[in-house]
Amino acid sequence: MPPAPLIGITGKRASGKDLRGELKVMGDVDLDVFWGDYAQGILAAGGIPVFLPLGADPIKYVERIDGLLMSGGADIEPELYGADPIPETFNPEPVRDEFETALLKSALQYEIPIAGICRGLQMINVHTGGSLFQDVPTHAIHDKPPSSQVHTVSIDKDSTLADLYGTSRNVNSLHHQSIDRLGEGLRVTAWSEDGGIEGIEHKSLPVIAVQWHPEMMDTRDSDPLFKWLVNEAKSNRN
Ligand SMILES: [Mn+2]
Repeated sequence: MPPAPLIGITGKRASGKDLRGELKVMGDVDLDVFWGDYAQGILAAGGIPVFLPLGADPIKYVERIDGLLMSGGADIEPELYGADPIPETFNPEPVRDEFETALLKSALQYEIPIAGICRGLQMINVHTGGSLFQDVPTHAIHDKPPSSQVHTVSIDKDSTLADLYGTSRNVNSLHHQSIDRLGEGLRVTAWSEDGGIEGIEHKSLPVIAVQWHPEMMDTRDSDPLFKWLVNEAKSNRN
């Protein structure tokens, strides 16, 4: 049997002072942060999660991984979609933006399967020429456990997303930005009750992204998006 597929997962750059209990002298040393739930979701789906530290040429990762999971995180620099930041936009992380832009470019070029979650969905949209609403406070539910199902999404019945989840699903919501103008080559396949975009797919490539966080829901270990990514990665590997 061939080995399980390798799924690359993106993370963020922080520093030693962000880690409680770390030696003070390490305060300015780089610290790479990867939320563990993404890896748990990939493991449960039968894949091997590998974290992708910043700094390498992203194409070298893309040549080795079988699938890519673009994870959640900070807001994207608005300049990347031609906008000025509004006060509500968090401080950007330019090093991560730059790395993920190059990573996505290579991954799309190599046509490896890609799943995007939250910021990951937004990166895919911005990378393909789309733009974002910079503050959608009604979707930033930060006063409940992150697994809380706080709104419903309707899913286009003629979509891969509907094959995975059906045409309706209750989801969590931790994002404060969302898609405004849609990127090229993408289609919207899920919406919240207020019409906000909650899911997208690429029209011709194996790319699916959602605005909610399946990795933080109680259904994580049976979540269809992680299964989709691992299965696509299996069938698309070299
Ligand atoms: Mn939402």
